[in-house]
Amino acid sequence: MSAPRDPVQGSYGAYFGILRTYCGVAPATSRDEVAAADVVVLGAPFDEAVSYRPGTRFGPQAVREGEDVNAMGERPSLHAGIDPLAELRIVDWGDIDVQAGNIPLAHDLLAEAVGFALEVGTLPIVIGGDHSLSHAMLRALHGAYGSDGYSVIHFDTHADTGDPATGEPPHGTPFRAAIERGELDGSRIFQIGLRGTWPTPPEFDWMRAQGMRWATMDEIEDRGLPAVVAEAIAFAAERAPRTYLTVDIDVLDPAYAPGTGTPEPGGLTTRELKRAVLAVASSLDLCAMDLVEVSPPYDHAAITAMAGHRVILDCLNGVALRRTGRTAQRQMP
Ligand SMILES: [Mn+2]
Repeated sequence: MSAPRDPVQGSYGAYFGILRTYCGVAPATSRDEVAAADVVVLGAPFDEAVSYRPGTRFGPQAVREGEDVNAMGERPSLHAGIDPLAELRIVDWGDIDVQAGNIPLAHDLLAEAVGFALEVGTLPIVIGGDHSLSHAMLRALHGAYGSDGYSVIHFDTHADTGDPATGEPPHGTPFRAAIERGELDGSRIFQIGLRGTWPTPPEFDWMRAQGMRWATMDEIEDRGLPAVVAEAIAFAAERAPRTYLTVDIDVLDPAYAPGTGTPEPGGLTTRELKRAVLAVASSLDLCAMDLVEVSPPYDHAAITAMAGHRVILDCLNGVALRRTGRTAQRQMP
């Protein structure tokens, strides 16, 4: 006869455990624990930098909770053929200790935490939060590698190249502001999924002058997403030894991601995005990844939070494949 089940201990692994880390991985409570890990998950719960609907401060916890069962210790993927929790030491560092209404402080804290992860060689995966967090990510990446030391693959409806001088809110400016600060080389960023009404033609002219490359949804429909992603991977690999992957959940069609601040009809499906992220993460050496703009107050049935959860999981699947030298092995009958 087995020992009687402890009535309380089990709550950590149950559906409604009191501590919900990403995929139930161990929490990191010190910098030493972050340094000892391969991957650190970090929440950035701020949304004061948005142009329209706020709410992404609730994103990190919603994404952590965005799966069915808080099964402890394993996530074998039947389309990647790998369990990233078995292959990688992953810890969850909790959330940046933000102060409401203070975006500069939030960015400073995030840049410090991500900078530490880069310094000790632990891959940071940040859950936003609004896309202004890329200001902090790019600052930290520039600090670690210089502007010629990393490339960027950016999934988004919007280019986020608004001019800060015009009063554009910070979640719409990171990729312009970082280029202007000299932290990002414009010829090393590839954007995927642009559509809708913004950027404007003058902003596209500015982007062209920086050497930026982008694929609109029209191009994706014409050529197919796999061809565009393959080009982005080759582009990133040619330009730097490591890549920052940033995924704005609004690259998905609002049918798949209603819970976001600036939705735009006509986007990717969740299935397409998951495969694209798996391809990127298994083909390139990622130095940082983030998943931004999940806004739970506008979500329905956690559709968007689940999509965010699985996009991160496919990033981890890709990282695990690459670091173990394996290729995806789909389960077949
Ligand atoms: Mn964005």
